[in-house]
Amino acid sequence: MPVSDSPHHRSRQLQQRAERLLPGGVDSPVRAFRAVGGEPPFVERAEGAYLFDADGNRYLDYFGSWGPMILGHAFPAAVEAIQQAAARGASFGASIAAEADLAELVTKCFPSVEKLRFVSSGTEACMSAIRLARGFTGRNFVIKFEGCYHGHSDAMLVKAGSGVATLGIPGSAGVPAETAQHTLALPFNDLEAVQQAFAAYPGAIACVIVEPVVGNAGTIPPAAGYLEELRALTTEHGALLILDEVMTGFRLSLGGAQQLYGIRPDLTTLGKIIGGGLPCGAFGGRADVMDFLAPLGPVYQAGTLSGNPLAMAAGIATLQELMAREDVIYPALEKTTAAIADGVAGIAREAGVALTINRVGSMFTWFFTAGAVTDFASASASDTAAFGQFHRAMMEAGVWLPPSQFEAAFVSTAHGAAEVERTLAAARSAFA
Ligand code: HOZ
Repeated sequence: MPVSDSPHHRSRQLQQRAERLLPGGVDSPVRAFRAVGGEPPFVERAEGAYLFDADGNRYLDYFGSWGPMILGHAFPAAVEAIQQAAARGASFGASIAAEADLAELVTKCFPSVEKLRFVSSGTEACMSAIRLARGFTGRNFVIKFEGCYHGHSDAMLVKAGSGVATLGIPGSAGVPAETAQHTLALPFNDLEAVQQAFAAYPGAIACVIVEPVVGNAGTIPPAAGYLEELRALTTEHGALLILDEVMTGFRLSLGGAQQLYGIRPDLTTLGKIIGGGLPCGAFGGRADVMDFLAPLGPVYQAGTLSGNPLAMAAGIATLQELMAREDVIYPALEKTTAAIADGVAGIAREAGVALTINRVGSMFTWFFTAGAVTDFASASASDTAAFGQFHRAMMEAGVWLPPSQFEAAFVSTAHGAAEVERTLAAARSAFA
């Protein structure tokens, strides 16, 4: 086929141009498809459950902008709210009423969040929450878990998931050893490791930060009692418990994983859905801890675009919809996601392909391994070459999965019976 007749001709042209100007042609590494092979389409627009590329191809979307698009793309109420806000001015760098409007909605959904601060990304939310925990406790050490990703701040890139795991790199160049010397990276779902760390560093651990359901090593649920015990251990040792709900917040339930598992953390970090697709994050929790932030307290944190009017408008429209239709939305997401995840697993089984599905609500991962996946070590036992082959075949069939074995797939309210059928048909041809 002549190159110009290729169904991806325009995307290739755009990629070549981007590569001359942006490292790898991307602004975030996982977008480059390096772990799965194939070439990333350039997106022109999106609607509901579908992405449309620059060549006019349509893809059923299973990464949903990496999580935010729980209501599907271009959700009308969010689009209208953004348009109206934009017409009033894009950014003021001064307080607006909408910040407290969105904060009120968040505190209704997350009772553990008594006060919060908006930032522009999940990275900022986690980085700031950790600084606050250190400032509040006067301690330096932080426990994180292997395969969990809390954004790309220096101290959190130790044994991180997401793109770091995808590219198989141990951390990142440019992070001085001194910067990461207070980060203790322990295996997820291993309580003994946490007990030993508290014993080894008495009175020195500021906080434990954890993705309550790991999404950044692929989906990995907590073992029964694990989160409860993290809560008990942090309380016993005077450390703060930070639940990183950037992915799980408003997704696993309106109140995130903490509602699902009945855990009350000291601090919570949020991102993705909270901004309805616009750059927005937040961290919040106990009022006595949050009041340690400047201007009330000694912990400094700031941001020109924090509480941005467009992000607040999109977040409010999104949360209002989730809150108004909670009873319908979450059971529907559960049902649709189960049909997709289990349906494809059944097709894989018939084809003799070993697959382990991990799913919690509307986030899931098909791990190409026969063994249970309970931590980053067991996730890493997956056959990533087979995943890459599957990914390319699904792309060919018009289904766009997250381009890494170590990322979660997400389902939106715009995915319905037709999308389930389309996915199963694509999987049949992929496994054939
Ligand atoms: N880290 C985010 C979720 N795994 C995706 C953002 C990105 O790496 O591009």
